[in-house]
Amino acid sequence: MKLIEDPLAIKELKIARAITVLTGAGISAESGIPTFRGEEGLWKELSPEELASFEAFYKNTAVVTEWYQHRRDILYHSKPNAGHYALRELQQLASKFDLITQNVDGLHQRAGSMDVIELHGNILENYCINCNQRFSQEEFDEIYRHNPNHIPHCYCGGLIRPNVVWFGEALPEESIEKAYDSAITCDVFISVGTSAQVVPASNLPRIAKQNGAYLIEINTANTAISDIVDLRLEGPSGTILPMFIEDYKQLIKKNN
Ligand code: BV8
Ligand code: ZN
Repeated sequence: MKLIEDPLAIKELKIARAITVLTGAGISAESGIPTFRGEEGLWKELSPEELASFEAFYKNTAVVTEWYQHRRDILYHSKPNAGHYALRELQQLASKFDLITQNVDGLHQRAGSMDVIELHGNILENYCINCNQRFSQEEFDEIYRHNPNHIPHCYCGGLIRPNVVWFGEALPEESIEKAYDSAITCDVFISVGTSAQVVPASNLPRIAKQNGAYLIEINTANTAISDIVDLRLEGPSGTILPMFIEDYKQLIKKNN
């Protein structure tokens, strides 16, 4: 079954030199990782500010640390799904390709995607807020296991936090610069599995559109950018993305 039938979409994808993809929690939903704002969203009961902020961490270190350990446990039993693998394939097919993710689960890298731009960090990395000492997840787990009240301290006495961007924190300079540059220069921008509510990540599809990119959205529901996209492909990304790749292969084959 052909997914891409819109003549303009066919034309744009045929001539596209640079493709940029932005992913959100939705692409990992089919790997069993709960999204943030959906029905089963992790934050349904708890507000993001209660958990994903430095203030919350400093005030409730044990609670916030336990929440991250809980999410890591889910991640240990998860693996990339067909949507992640389809984007790894797209990276090999497109002349120029950037993959930007808001996710902190590392599933794109486990699916073989290279040079992933992680806007919000990685949940399996940790560092000391005092001396900046880095801790692998294994080292962190060792400290966490031996610390009776689950308050993980570094050797210098400082608290150890996850290497993720919390609300109110700046995104890694290099990552957001690269992401803005990619959104400005790409020919096609594909937003996958994000509600497009969190800034500055959600600025990217708008910036791409303002700079002339053809904007595609893959999602199971409407989002904050649905009204500006050129093509909406409704459905689970684990189904839509593999179909998209098959159509894209046909399109570029005709080119060559
Ligand atoms: C900053 C890491 C400045 C941590 C995360 C008031 C108005 C506007 C903005 C603000 C405001 N108050 C504060 C702000 C700024 C704030 C913000 O945007 N808040 C929002 C909530 C309004 N942003 C910040 O604080 C950022 N920093 O602005 O700093 C600054 C500058 C200089 C110096 C100092 C400070 C930092 C934002 C980063 C926060 N960290 N995560 C952690 O994970 O623990 S955000 C978190 O949300 C995740 O990263 C997640 O990826 C991200 C975005 O959510 P989505 O990925 O879109 O997930 P969501 O559940 O929302 O949606 C899932 C989608 O998937 C849905 O559309 C669903 O339909 C779809 N779906 C479901 N299943 C499928 C599917 N699609 C396809 N297939 C499926 N199977
Ligand atoms: Zn330290």
